[in-house]
Amino acid sequence: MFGVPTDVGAGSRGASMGPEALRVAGLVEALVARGIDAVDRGDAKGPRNPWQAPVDGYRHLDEVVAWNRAVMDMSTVELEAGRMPVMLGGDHCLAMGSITAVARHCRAKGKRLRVLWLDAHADFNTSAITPSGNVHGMPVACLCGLGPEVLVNLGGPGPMISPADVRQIGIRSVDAAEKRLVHEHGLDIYDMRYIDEVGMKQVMEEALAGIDADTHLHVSFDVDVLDPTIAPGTGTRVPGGLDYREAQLMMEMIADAGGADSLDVVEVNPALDKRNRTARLAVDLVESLFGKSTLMRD
Ligand code: NNH
Ligand code: MN
Ligand code: MN
Ligand code: MN
Repeated sequence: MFGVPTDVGAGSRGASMGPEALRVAGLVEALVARGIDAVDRGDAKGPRNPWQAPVDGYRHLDEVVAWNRAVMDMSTVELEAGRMPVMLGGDHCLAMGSITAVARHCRAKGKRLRVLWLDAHADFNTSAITPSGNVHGMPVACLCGLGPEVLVNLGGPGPMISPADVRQIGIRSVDAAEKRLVHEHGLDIYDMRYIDEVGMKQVMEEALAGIDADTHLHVSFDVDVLDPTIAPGTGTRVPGGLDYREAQLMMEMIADAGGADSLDVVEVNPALDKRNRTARLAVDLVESLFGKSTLMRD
């Protein structure tokens, strides 16, 4: 695992402190206590946040590219060593680097890829339709080929993934033009309304269907998928998110399905938090993702 201390893709400052917040909350120790050979490789390096207004629909595009190259390279080192990349973010633009590395690895190994995007947001904006210019609202679109050439082709000729590889869970804030684009590209979205109606168990059965031994499962965990009452320390809080039990069940069912093969934990912002609550909850949930069951049966 490695930290990516940056907020260049976000609209508020502070996600750059996310990696330390997760470490202080005991992420490494929690995994080691579960018998996992977790190694903290330290932080990726990249440019400082110049905190500028967007240019041509992108805020800090050069800086976003530089950070994503670093993320892609560190993820690739882990994958080639046969280790599971775990990225401690940092804002969600960094998933472009991590998923590009994973997709390239899958191509080389002839593996199928499934991406679970756990988020309040679809992150499917482009420079033409973004309401903010913040690149953390664009990574899924970029990975699917809708984005600037430097990001689409970050790891060689893109697009790196297809919308058919992606399942989004917990969505409840999609911008108007983004909504049209999502429908046009047939993204598979399990929004909060659907979770309310059918329950998390059925949602996860559907989202995990078809995953087999030849599938690489990448989990991109934006902590704003959680309800802000339990996870206040994040930059774009949206009411009506996952409650504690829904989030636990989601993680436990991923573990039961064989677990993740790579993971992003992003958008933890301790500057907006109290007593590191959000990072501590994220660690608790990541433990469940790695097989710590809350059931009394094991
Ligand atoms: N959709 C908004 C935008 O593009 C918000 C994105 N913010 C996120 N995404 N935190 O996960 O600006
Ligand atoms: Mn996100
Ligand atoms: Mn989000
Ligand atoms: Mn697997």
